[in-house]
Amino acid sequence: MNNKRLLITGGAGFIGANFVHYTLKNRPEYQVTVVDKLTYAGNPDSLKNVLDKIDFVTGDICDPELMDKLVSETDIVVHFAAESHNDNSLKNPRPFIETNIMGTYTILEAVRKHGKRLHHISTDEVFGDLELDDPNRFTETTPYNPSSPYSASKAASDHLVRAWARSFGIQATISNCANNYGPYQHIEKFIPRQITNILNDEKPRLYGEGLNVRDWIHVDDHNNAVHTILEKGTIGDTYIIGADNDHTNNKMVIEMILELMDKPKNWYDHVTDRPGHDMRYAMDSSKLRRELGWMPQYTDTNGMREGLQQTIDWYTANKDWWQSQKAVVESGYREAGEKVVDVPKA
Ligand code: NAD
Ligand code: TDX
Repeated sequence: MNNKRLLITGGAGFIGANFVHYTLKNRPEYQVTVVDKLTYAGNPDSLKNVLDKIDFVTGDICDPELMDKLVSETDIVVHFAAESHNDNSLKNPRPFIETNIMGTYTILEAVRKHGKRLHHISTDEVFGDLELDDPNRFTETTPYNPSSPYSASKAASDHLVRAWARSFGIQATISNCANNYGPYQHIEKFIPRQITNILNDEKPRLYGEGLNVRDWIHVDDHNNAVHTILEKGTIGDTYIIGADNDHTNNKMVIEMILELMDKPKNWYDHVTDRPGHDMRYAMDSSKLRRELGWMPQYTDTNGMREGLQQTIDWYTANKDWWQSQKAVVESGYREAGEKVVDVPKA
């Protein structure tokens, strides 16, 4: 019996599409509607096997009339839609300001008018970065200090949600999650870019020295955490989501992918670094674990290895999903000035 209506924004994107699949499989009580603008990052093929089980609306979260109607017809909104790639935000920030800030504002006004429950999806990047030797991890009370146009726009959207909760009493929660990996991720992003390079017999491309640290979480662990917050979270609260998998880009991530794909461990190129490149992210998700009893499945190095193997298998088996985008993505990086640079391998 589908008795709760769930509106998922950005459901044709990476995490949103996985959330739709996860919800249909594990939470059959929900009746799902997706709204997605189908930008370059949205791929309707990610939902093609479930289109008969959901309502799919092609539309822009910045459209007040559309969002007013869709929000009026749902019980809960889970808000994933965003411009999500840091490198793109350095080339052209405008869509980030429009979608991430104005789009969130538009949703907030509809949620306020119709008195609906909102869960807002955010990121670790709002906190800025940590030094490599800093033993601390980000918590729910770490001050905001974003570095890129992308992370600044996400920080702005979090502030809007908190302001609407405090001033207008909307029923909202926020989660800030670590770097996700898994199936259906756009191949502009680090892990799928390297996997698809290797599948095309091209070397992985590492920004700068590759010493940057990211805290990785399998997308199913993220989505399980979102459902846990929907079910048990305290209205008005923020929850950090992370699986304690902070690893350097070069040693752990590239070398683990190369090993799993039977390539020599130094078979990669160093390329031009990202301007303003955040050094290290690390998340402390103890509040979510302690208060709501959530636990990730893909933890520690073995969990990461298992999750990466599953992701490699997915990109290997689903070349039709990504192959037509590969040349476009790679020429975009070259046009932005990415070049192979000479950095001694650590
Ligand atoms: P994505 O770029 O893969 O997908 C974004 C989706 O939003 C696409 O389907 C796109 O078409 C849609 N969209 C963009 N602008 C829209 C608009 N104006 N109206 C309607 N739809 C629009 O992004 P993702 O990696 O799946 O990220 C989803 C959310 O999770 C984002 O809010 C992001 O900030 C957050 N997040 C991502 C990560 C990560 O590692 N990918 C980590 C933490 C948080
Ligand atoms: O080709 C590459 N080579 C490389 O070394 C690419 C694309 C990236 N990198 C590095 C940059 C980062 O240190 O890998 C790391 C991860 O890069 P991205 O996949 O671009 O992710 P990041 O910038 O860390 O942001 C991601 O996590 C937080 C998501 O894209 C955001 O949407 C999310 O908020």
